[in-house]
Parts: sequence; structure tokens; C-alpha cells
Amino acid sequence: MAQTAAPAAPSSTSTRRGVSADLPDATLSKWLRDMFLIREFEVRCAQAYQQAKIGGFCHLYIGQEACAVGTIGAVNHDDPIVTAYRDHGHALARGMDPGACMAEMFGKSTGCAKGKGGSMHMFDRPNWLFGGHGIVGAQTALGTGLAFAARYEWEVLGKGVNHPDGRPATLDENAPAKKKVSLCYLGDGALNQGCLHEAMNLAGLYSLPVIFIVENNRYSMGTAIERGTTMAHNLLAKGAAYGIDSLKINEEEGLDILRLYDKFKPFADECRAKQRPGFVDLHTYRYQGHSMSDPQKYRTKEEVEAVKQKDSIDQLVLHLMNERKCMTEAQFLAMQREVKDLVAKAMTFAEESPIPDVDAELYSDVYSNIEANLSPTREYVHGAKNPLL
Ligand SMILES: Cc1ncc(C[n+]2csc(CCOP(=O)(O)OP(=O)(O)O)c2C)c(N)n1
Ligand SMILES: [Mg+2]
Repeated sequence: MAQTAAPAAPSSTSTRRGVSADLPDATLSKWLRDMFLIREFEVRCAQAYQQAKIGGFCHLYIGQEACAVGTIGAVNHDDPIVTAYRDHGHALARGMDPGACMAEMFGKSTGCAKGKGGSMHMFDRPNWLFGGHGIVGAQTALGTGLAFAARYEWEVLGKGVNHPDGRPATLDENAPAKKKVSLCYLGDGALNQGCLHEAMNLAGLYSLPVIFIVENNRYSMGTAIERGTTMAHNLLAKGAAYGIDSLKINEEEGLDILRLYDKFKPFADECRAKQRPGFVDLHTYRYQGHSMSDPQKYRTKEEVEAVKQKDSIDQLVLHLMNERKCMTEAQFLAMQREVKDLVAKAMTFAEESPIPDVDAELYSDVYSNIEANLSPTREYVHGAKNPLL
């Protein structure tokens, strides 16, 4: 893992010809920094979790960084994205302030969801991130709805819709609607959730610009994909069943952000241009357990080590230093120091921030007066008796 020094150069170097070859050096350096930021952020999260400073569920993204950074790097900042609970990487790649992200991990009031969401519920409206969702597959309906809204704005209204409180949805009142594409991330475990199939059916039927990106890390908790999912060897058949153009990005490509981008960028551009859905089987791998308590009996240490040899951060460092020759080892080390310092500051900010005020926050941002409907001892607010009583 690229943590302290530059990795050793491989004996042979490849010649790149994809669309990433035309990107400026600064973009690739930024991707390297973003991937390193995600990794450093999560290493520190793991430490804080062991110290019981972070509570609740926590699922680390270490190993999968190229997925979020490469796909988010292929779309516009105002293209909406939505993801599952392994969401810190997407939040940081989208530009969330690491302090707000870490404070959310710590359950502090300065967090992106006021400390009431935690690790699984990163939300960042200005950066067009519509969560962090804990119910496997649930976000796929939202991703499809975001695509419906985007297409409706562009095709029917010709402008962005204002929020009920007057804030413009586009964050730019005068911005005309434009062709957008929504990115909807899911794990391979979500492939068998009914919600995804309803979402894919409607996306196919209405030709909605949503790209379902399956971050296929081989496992859902301890279940290998072949054991729980039909057609695991050819997931593209699932997209085809709904008339959705599909793309496979294999593990070699999924761990190499440039090759990932080379395949994903033209695909995303076409989904946007044609305003149609897409389905991507994006192979990747998580280095850590499913969550913070996972004995990992379902895989061998050798398997994990073999993937680490293809580490996405290492690969990009080598490319920038040896092939593009746009980064020196000193610059790489300086970037690491800058990121480590940034994350350390985020930790301090989170630790020193106050917890949410109970009186002010317990009943805010939640459905109001829901108690009357749910209590088994009361009548429903609209007058009917609770049928369960
Ligand atoms: C509807 C639902 N069923 C079960 C769970 C429990 N659960 C949490 S994570 C998970 C595994 C999902 O794996 P995958 O989609 O592959 O994502 P990954 O953890 O690999 O990122 C399960 C079954 C849940 N959160 N929601
Ligand atoms: Mg998985």
C-alpha cells in the first residue's frame, strides 16, 4: 500500500492510449490525492473505531478507491450520485469537507448530517451526493428517481426546479437545465434485491439517464457472489433483461483508475447524450473485512495479498512518476504529508465538536408527530383505530 514511500517500479511499462491519455497532469495528480485521502481517512477511522470514538456500523472502502474517484471523475459535479453504506469514499471523492465527514463519523453536530446519520449516511446536497443508505438496494430507486427528475428538468421544464423553501435545485437560479446522468452505486449483494429490478425496469422503460454501478468486490458480507447470485459469470445479462446497455470492467481494469476511466468515460458520455440508462459490472476488492467485526473466514490471506499487489494507488503513483514523468518522489511524499495533515485536522475538529443538542435535534429532520400513528395505544391521527389492536 502506498503509505510512506514510493512503490518499486515494475520491470516493464505499458503505453496508454485511452481517453485518460488526454487528461492534464493536474487531473491525474488530483485523483491520486483523492484516493490517498480516502485511504488515510479510513485508516484513521479504523483507529478511532478501536478507541470507541466512532460507534455504530462502519464499513471501510480501502482497496476500492479507484471506483469512486474514477467514475466521479468521469461526470460533472452537478450530476447527482447516490450510494450504499460503504460511502466515505464517494463523499470525499465528491468533495465533502473531510472535517464534516469525520465529525459525522464521530456523531458530532458539525457532521454533514448533524451527527445523526453516522458512517452509513453521508449526505452532501451542495456536492450532489444524495446519501449513504443502509438498506441494501434501497438507493437504487432513489438513483432512478434522480435520473427521472434530471430528465424531466431538461426535457419538460427546461430549467431546474426550486425547492419548497426557495433554494434552487441547480444551486444556480439562472442555470438552464442540461442533460445529466445520475450515478447509482450498489454492491454485488444488492443484485438480488427486488427494489433494484423495479428500478432497472422503470429505467429501461422510460429511458432514464441512470448508471447502475455494481461495485463487485466478490463478496456480500461473507457470501461469495457465485454462491448467492445467478449469472455471476455474466452479470451483463441482468442489464440486458431490461434493455439496458451494459459494460464490464474487469478486476485488472477496476484496480487501475486509468483503464477504469478509459472504459467508463465514453460509456457515461453516451448515457448522458442519449439520455438512457447503463449498467456497469465494476470489479474491485475490499482489503478490510465487511465491517469492523469480521473474522474473514470466507477468504484466505493469500487472496487479499494477491490483490494488494495490484493496488490502485501504487499503480497510479508508478504511472505518474515513471510513465508520464509528471511527479517526482519528493512531490509524492509532500502530497502524502499534506493529506495526512488534513486528516489529522479533521480528527481534531471531530473530537472537539459538540454532540448534537438533544432538545433541538432529537425531533428535527425526522417525520413530525409520527408517534401518534405508530403507537399501539393511540388512535391514528386521522381518526381510524389501529387495526392491530
Ligand atoms: C435489505 C437488507 N438486507 C440485509 C442487510 C444486511 N446487510 C448489510 S450489508 C450486507 C451485504 C451487502 O453486500 P454488497 O451489496 O456486496 O456490498 P459490500 O458490503 O460488498 O460493499 C447485508 C446483507 C441490509 N442492510 N439490508
Ligand atoms: Mg460486495
